[in-house]
Amino acid sequence: MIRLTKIMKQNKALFLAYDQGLEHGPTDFDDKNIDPNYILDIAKRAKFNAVILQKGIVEKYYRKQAPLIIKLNGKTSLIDGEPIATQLCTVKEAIKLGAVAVGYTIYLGSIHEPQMLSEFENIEREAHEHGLPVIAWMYPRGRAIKDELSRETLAYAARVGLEIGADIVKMKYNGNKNDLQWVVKSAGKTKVVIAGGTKKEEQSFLEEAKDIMEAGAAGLAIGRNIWQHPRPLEIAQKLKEIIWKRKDKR
Ligand code: FBP
Repeated sequence: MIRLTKIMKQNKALFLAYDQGLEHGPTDFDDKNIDPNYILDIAKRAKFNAVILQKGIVEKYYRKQAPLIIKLNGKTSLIDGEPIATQLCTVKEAIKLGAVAVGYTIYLGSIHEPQMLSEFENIEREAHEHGLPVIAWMYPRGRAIKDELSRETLAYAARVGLEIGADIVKMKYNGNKNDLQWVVKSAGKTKVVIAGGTKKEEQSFLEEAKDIMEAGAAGLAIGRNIWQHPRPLEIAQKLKEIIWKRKDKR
């Protein structure tokens, strides 16, 4: 059985993502949030459903502050060309480090797509054998993708997530509620959580979160809009109220 309840409550979730140090470099950070302890303290105090980390941060900082999702692949922003993120951590290692779910990015449409799909397939099989949910970051990207945020492209990516066995797909939101409804429908029984992106003005971010939930998403998996916020616990609480429509839910 896939143990989704370890990272979701009532089939909904608020995840704290902190893998940007690998994906973007320290450019996203300031003196406070460059310290993984600061993030893990937020994850614990705001009772996120899970925190998303790469294995190096887990090994050196993670002390069970929140349920753990380990991101198994990744890439830097330093190389040009068609995107590919290859595996950096195995399912076995992730389990040993305390992960209750694993994540993997697929750049759909990249010329390297077959390699990522094949790696994902192995990960998915092994994770499911151990009951661990698998979250696929479905990011259409590369020369062949004309518009990574179009309704068709996003819905295609969500559908692929369902076809390849992802339990949750993590997707970008294009700002159109109607499009997201179609994306969620395309994903079928695979749940859709939405990524945050660069830091936005609080009120419009909260409005967007409301639209996202109304469109049928299962929740949010966000980083910068939480840990770049001057009061992360406060914004986390507001998001929880939107996601669960009541206070104090993990
Ligand atoms: P943010 O909410 O900070 O955007 O984080 C979500 C996320 O998916 C991270 O897990 C990842 O590091 C980052 O966005 C990758 O974004 P991109 O590939 O668009 O730079």
